[in-house]
Amino acid sequence: MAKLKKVLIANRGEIALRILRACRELGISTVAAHSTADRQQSHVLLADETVCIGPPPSSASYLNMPAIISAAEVTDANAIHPGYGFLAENADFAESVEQSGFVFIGPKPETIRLMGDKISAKEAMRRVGVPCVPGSDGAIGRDPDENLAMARDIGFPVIVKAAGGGGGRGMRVIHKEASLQDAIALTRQEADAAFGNATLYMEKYLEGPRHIEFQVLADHHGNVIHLGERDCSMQRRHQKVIEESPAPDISQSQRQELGKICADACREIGYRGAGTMEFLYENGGFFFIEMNTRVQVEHPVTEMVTGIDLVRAQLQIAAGEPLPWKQEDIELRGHAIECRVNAEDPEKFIPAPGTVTQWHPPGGPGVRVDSHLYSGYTVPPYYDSLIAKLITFAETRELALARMRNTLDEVVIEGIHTNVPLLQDLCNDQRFLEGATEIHYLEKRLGL
Ligand code: MV4
Repeated sequence: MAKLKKVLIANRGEIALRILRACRELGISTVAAHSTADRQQSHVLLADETVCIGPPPSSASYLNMPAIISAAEVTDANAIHPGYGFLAENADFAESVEQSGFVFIGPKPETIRLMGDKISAKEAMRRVGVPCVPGSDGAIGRDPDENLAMARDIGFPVIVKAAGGGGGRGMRVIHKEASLQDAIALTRQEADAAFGNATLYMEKYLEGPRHIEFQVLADHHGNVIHLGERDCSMQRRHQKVIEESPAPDISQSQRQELGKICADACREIGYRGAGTMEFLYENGGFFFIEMNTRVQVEHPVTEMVTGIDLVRAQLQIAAGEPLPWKQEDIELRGHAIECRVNAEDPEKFIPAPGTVTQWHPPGGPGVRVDSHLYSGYTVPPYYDSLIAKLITFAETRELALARMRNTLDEVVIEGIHTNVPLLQDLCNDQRFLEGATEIHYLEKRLGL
């Protein structure tokens, strides 16, 4: 890795450890940039070098751009991996990383900016042939009559979304004409306050879709491949709970067709790095909603069924190497499921930080554990409550689920509350076992 000698990891938790491991395998030195609350993180203890970037609140540490760039300067790192969350999809950060002379392990800043604006993302994708949810072509205006005409044309129910939103923030469903104008005004105010951008767009509201996303990899030489899809429909309040690959009931021809559209689109827009194209899937049709320009939490299920190390691929792409695979080399084999284990109250879902007195990870064939936990580890209250990802892999979905039930029975996490009981419930849920549950299934089941 001539171009990548020392990578600064600007993240924490399981993904920081995941990145550290990938760097190690490639002979790349690592710098763990951490907050004062994270001195005892697994990846900090394992890193070649460590540098403190600020006090516990993310705003002062993992979101502190000057502190992270200074950390890269003082440690003489030559690249920064942002992981997911925090600054991973901040175009200004990617830009200042590059302007400071470091490699940003991710897409070009302008691509991050393009995808960060959900209207320009959709416009770019539609232009290159990606199927999108029917709706306004671009932003909606401020003329009530025009907006009513548009909503009638699309057909109720409609959804208004903030261009600056995404991931479920800044959107409102409108079921009838009488609510339209107030709903638009309210969403506009909220969008302006939350994102400093009052721009809205309108779509047909799909009432019971599944969330299916395609993984892509693109290098600096115009090579783009897709790695099939993940089904992430099992979610609560936009927090994914269980993900799997391949998506139940999606045929090989559907996968090949949409996968090719995704790869072609990414080639067309000059995408590079790892990316995820999110779709809603309803009545046999796929509709693009957003693109994520980072490695995702749920990337392991794709790794298990394709045999490709996505974080290593990110590093190789950033180093300027051509992708070593052609599309024909990619084959989804077997089935993988991921359960997200959170430090939280299993009924009320409120975060439950504290010290893990006992950690016994599960094991056996087809079992992967991505976690930074160890016995004695303290889950701090400042960050996301994800503490482990339990991934099972087997020849069939049924066997992967059987392995997951064993895995959830075996795992021991003492000293804190976790959502393992909920995950156990779900892995015994008849409808989930049948496959293809939609995005509102879990919330309905929980009676919300
Ligand atoms: C939608 C939708 C239905 N129809 N758009 C929520 C997160 C953001 N990525 C887009 N979201 C949705 N957009 C149309 N036209 C339903 C959702 C949605 C959702 C999407 C994916 C995963 C979970 C979700 C939970 C609630 C709503």
